[in-house]
Amino acid sequence: MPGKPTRDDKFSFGLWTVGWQARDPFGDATRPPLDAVEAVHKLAELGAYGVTFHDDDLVPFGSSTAEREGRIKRFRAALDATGLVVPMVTTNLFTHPMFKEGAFTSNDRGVRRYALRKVMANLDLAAELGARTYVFWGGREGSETDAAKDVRAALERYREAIDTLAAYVVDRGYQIRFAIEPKPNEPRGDIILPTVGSALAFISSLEHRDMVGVNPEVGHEQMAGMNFVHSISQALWHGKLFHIDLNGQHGAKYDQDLVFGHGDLLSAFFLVDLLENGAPGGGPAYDGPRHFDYKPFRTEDAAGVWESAAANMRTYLILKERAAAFRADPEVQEALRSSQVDELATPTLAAGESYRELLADEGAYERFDVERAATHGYGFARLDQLAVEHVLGAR
Ligand code: GLT
Ligand code: MN
Ligand code: MN
Repeated sequence: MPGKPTRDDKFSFGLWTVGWQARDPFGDATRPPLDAVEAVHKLAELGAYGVTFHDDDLVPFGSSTAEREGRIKRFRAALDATGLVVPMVTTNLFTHPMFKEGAFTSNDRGVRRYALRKVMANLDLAAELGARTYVFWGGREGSETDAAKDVRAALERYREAIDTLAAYVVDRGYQIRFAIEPKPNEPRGDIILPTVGSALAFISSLEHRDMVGVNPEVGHEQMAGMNFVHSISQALWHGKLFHIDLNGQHGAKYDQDLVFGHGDLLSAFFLVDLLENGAPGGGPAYDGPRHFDYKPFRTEDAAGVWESAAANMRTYLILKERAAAFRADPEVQEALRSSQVDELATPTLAAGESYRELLADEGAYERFDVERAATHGYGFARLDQLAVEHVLGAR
């Protein structure tokens, strides 16, 4: 069983996660506000290395300049005292009623211009605090009725916004990259850039595409019925996994933001295996923050909040141990070989071969043993059970 998390594990949490007061569409808050300074101290004690926030998490919307400075000063002092870092910062472009019709893609041009200014103000703070990633979750960028939104124009405005902000970052010399976080719906009926795939396609259209990647969230992708491991694999393949939001979700329903692994546990296992062991030849395929974007149950008091925060990290570390044991098991290695899993890494054409040599190769077609290919089993059932037994600690 794993020990306490260390800074090297790179676990981070949003202030809005442990600080969630559990207000939902049907009920009032069940917990008092959590002071950002207390959150920093508590997260550091539990073994996290980083804390993230929206502008409004740290400085309430509409605060005076003096109040803003005071809050930032206290927060900085807490970071200095604990050694916690701020790997990522983001903007709240969804809570204030002005954003009810979107921010970068609001039909109201004045709101779009305000949104850009709000992000620029917070980018300055992000850079000051040393953040390397800036997340864009466009929760309000969408619609409830197709009558009300010209989606192509919205995509054009989204592109304009991201490219304008990227130009700002480049001109200021900030060492910041952008990460777009997809979500299919909630709070809008339909959100623009609903999945990792759509975000990747959008990014390829940007002028500043090199500095923009994705911040996929487990639950968001699963709400859309997608396989999170596949989505992350594709983001990695494109070199675009800039950040990740880990949590748990039970299929296609409202955004649950459960503790990591407390949903589709097998998917969480294969995800950790991919992140930790998925580089070609082994080793971590991703070296950024392991960021938890979860919500403590509404039923919990402060003790339950910290219990669940620790549970995210512990579950991740247990799955990391389980994945290492899976990889090291000789029976698994043999099963992987007989399932031809490694063989997929071999190019289909030989070195120097083109379609001409392939056409001339009778063994590839005219004399290919079609019957054998059609009838041999792949042994995936055994492999799958071996994985389940490792997850269960039965091996
Ligand atoms: C909001 C959302 C999260 C995003 C946050 C970043 S805000 O809580 O549900 O998934 O990651 O804006
Ligand atoms: Mn998220
Ligand atoms: Mn979520």
